[in-house]
Amino acid sequence: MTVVALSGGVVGAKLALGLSRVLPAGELLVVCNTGDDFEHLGLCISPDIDTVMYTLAGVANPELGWGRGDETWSFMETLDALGGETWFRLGDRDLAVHVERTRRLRAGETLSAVTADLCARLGIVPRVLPMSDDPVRTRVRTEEGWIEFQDYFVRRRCEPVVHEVAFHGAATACAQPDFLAALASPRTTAVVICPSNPFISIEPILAVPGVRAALAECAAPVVAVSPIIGGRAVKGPTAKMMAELGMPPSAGGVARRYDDLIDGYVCDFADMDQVAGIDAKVTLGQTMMTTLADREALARTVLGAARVLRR
Ligand code: FO1
Repeated sequence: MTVVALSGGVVGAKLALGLSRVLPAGELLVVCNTGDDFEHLGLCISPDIDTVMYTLAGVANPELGWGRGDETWSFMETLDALGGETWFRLGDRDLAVHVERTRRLRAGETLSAVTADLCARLGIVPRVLPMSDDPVRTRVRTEEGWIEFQDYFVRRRCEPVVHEVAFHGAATACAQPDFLAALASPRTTAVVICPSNPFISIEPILAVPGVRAALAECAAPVVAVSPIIGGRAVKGPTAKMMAELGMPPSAGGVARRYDDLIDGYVCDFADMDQVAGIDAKVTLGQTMMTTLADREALARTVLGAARVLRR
């Protein structure tokens, strides 16, 4: 059996970890957003793939969720002394991944192949796939014009007001073939949309041609987890961005954004008042994941919701 999880950002990776711990080995396929990817300091950087990889390998920075724990910063300190760009923090161990990934991509390997090998070397059992091996780049339109995602999210700390989000390259990108195959496979028993920011972490995946159709035709139930708890984004700019894009920053707002794509929706007990406005079958649970047990419990809640929908 296979469970397919769509993930982006730090919180999405937490649920991916919970799923990896409650599912039998080899039953989880994590599809990562690559809209956050960018070239920086001459390096090909794939933040959402690395966040999932490090989280599943148990080496992620526990406070930040991105980058590695046990990190040193000699490269950043030296680069700073040289007047280089240090707004995007790259630890020494994290840097090795970017250097090696860049070398192999430049040598002609696909992002999928490089990711599979890095995961094997980190001892990760679940398969981790990029949504596509072709470049897709999230951009946000602000009063200053279009800004690349990491410029907006990190360098500008999400201050500019967002009027529009676009995924440059999505229209001509090919969906990762094993991703589409998993959605078409009778062995797939659930598709989980992790509690990631719908705009910047999930919709880039949905924007890749064929993905929405494959999800609509998928025999397995699609269950999304709300990234909003009690009207506040669990992490990052989700609530601010939703308000700027004219969407109520609410659990119900996200469910309505996913519309008929989802069969089930898991939101927090704090958002019980939202249930009436949601068409999908709602399951209430604790969606704030502070401990490892929380991650596993939410994974069980999501898989339970999918099992009920499958009957
Ligand atoms: N996020 C930040 O807010 N500041 C950073 O300096 C930063 C560095 C960074 C390095 C590697 C990496 O994989 C992720 C990093 N992130 C950083 C997170 C990144 O911006 C992601 O795109 C977000 O997690 C949203 O998905």
